[in-house]
Amino acid sequence: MQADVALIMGSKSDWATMEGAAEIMDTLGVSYHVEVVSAHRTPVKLAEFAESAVEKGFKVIIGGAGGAAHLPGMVAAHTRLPVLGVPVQSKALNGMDSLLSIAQMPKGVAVGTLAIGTAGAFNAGLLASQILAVTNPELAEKIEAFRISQTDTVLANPDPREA
Ligand code: RP5
Repeated sequence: MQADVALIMGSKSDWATMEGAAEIMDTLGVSYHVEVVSAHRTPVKLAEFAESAVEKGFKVIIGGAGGAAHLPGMVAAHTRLPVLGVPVQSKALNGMDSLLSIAQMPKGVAVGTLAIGTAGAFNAGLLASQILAVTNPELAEKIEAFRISQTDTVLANPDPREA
């Protein structure tokens, strides 16, 4: 079956972060394809992947990368599909390098930048699902239910000293 979301990342080492995106898409029943595609180590593969993404039927692309994180921007340069960028937390600079590399796109080529690290990865999966839900009422209902459940859990546990 053709997946709706391409979940790509610069290295296998990014998976520990990026699996958060897969987790929420599993919860919501969103189909995705996972693959390592590196802007620097496999630049030709990146261009081919992004250029064929529409034809392959993807609707949203999530790209995670750390350090000199050019992956989401270069993917966005090669496709009109919405690209969500996740700055992976780097060892040297704690992900500030990744964040700035992804966020500071030039006018005319858009990347939606999420937070650094695991929260950003989870939210990328959630945001990709929300984009798909615009034209998918069944998915929209699942997202509403997820949000209500999250709110109910917080309201039912107001004491910060309790687990
Ligand atoms: C980036 O360099 C990757 O996205 C990764 O976050 C970082 C380090 O990659 P490895 O050296 O762990 O393969 O391209």
